[in-house]
Amino acid sequence: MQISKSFRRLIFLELSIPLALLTLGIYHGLLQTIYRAGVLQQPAFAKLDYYQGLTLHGVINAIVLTTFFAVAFGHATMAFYFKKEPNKKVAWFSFALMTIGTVMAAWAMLAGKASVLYTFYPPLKGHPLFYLGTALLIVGSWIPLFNWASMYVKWKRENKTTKTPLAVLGTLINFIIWFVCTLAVAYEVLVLLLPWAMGWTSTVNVTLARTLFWFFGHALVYFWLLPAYIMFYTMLPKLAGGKLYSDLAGRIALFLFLLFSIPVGVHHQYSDPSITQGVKFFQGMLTFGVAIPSFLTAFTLAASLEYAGRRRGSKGLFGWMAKLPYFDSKNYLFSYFICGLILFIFGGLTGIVNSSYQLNSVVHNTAWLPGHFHMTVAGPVFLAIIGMSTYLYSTMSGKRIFLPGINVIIPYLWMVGVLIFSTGLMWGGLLGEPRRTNLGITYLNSASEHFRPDWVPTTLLALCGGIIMFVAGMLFLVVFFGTMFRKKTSSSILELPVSEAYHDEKRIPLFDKFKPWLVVMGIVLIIAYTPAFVNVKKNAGPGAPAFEPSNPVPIENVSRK
Ligand code: HAS
Repeated sequence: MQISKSFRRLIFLELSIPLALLTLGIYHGLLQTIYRAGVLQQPAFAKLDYYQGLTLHGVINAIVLTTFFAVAFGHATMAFYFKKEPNKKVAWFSFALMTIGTVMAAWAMLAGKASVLYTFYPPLKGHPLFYLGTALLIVGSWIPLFNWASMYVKWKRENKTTKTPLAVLGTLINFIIWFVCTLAVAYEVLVLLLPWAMGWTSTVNVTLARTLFWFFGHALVYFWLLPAYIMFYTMLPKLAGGKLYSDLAGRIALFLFLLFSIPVGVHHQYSDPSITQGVKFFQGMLTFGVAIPSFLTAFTLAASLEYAGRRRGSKGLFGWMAKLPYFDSKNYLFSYFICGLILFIFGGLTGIVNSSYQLNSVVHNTAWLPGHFHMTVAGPVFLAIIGMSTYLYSTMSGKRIFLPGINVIIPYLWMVGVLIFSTGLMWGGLLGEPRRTNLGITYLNSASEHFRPDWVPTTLLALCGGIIMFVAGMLFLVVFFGTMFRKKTSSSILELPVSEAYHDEKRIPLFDKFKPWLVVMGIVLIIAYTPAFVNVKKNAGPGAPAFEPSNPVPIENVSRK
């Protein structure tokens, strides 16, 4: 499909701005592993301190990159399936808000005035511009939902009995989840954190802030995941040379995410004393519910890949695995997707460990956790984002990929790096190694009385994995920005791979309508979260003064001394 220059430019900017920032994000990822392995035994390096780097790493990689990409990919999906571009004035306005917000937050982080990590973590206190910036980024990313919803309503009016394309359904579901969950974090920022950061209130209600954050925080991970799932369902079977095993399975999985993505946030608060066991148990059960659409996805995708392998002439029970196009540089998206899926098998399994109430007390706040989430967000999510960014840029600019042979091995290098890195972290986590800690100053410093020799192999393993990931990340940036500097050789088009369905089930109205699912979503949310907020109101305790990450004494007491 041909697209306008303005739309093309918008998508290129939405892809390339966060990818340029990724250089900082990846650099601080590597530094984390260096500090933690005790190679650096100091609180700061190159004038940026440990927590400042950790904040930059989390905010750039997990919030800025993912949000910009979801919007860009959503625009491309809607335009491709509806054969019509979204309203461009509205789209540019949303981009402007997101960019201004990102610049504000980036300034606060780089100036060292907002080392509060991507989870905000009050009573750590950041500069007001950090909170305002992240709020603007979020509000800017709400706008496309309304832009796309009006396209969808118009299309549906003209195509009442046609099934909504799976990719469109997924994009709308994802942004509905995003809109609902971010209402809580918007409240946290605007009502609790911003007035506190401006000095209008002297303390902050930490329990309420955390509960509002996690109302948003777990749905956030599915907001990251769903663009990847859309690619896996609608593109991967075709790239593998087969068909999607069942279209209906994809629809069911997507609608289940609408029900279960949000009412599970308390599983991040199993250790919070203000929330009662009943609420934790109930949300723990719902967390097992949110794993169901992923199990459904695993079986559907495995069946689709098996079909592709058999079409390519495989024999035996598992022969199909050997027949897939792993190293085809012209079909490089396949390698990005398959590596993401392999990582997600382990990311998913460790997630189930986390969600099990009792097991969580073993792993909570240990290095196990970053082990888990690097096999999810830095697994299928990151690989789908970078693979699709290269694909969209190259097809929409009409430029050939720079270093295609390297491009196809990047995901394998990344996968090996993440597997080694996460093994080191999870092994360390089981030995009690804490997360979010500059281990080089104490536990990994042999001169310290706190030295832990049993954490030397675990942190070294994580360091090795981190170096491999860093190399893969840098190679990706070379390929992506190298492609930008190439000459245009073909016409610029918007073209997405589209898989046919093996079982293309008849349209079932329930799986083609939002209303009934939105009603059930509201009911589940009320049942899961009313008791949680009642708990918080009753048991919140006194407001907390501000702290800095490196000091257990409140800031005001430190400055009084
Ligand atoms: Fe999680 C903490 C539970 C999924 C990200 N998670 C985190 C944090 C992050 C994160 C960032 O219950 C840390 C937040 C912080 O800073 O504190 N998580 C789960 C569960 C799932 C899960 C039950 N997480 C994700 C995804 C993420 C993500 C997805 C990012 C995108 N997580 C938790 C819990 C905590 C937590 C607790 C808090 C712990 C604590 O104490 O703080 C489930 O959704 C997972 C379901 C997934 C599966 C896997 C399906 C496998 C597939 C691949 C199939 C492969 C094929 C290929 C077909 C069941 C689909 C085959 C072909 C071949 C050739 C082999």
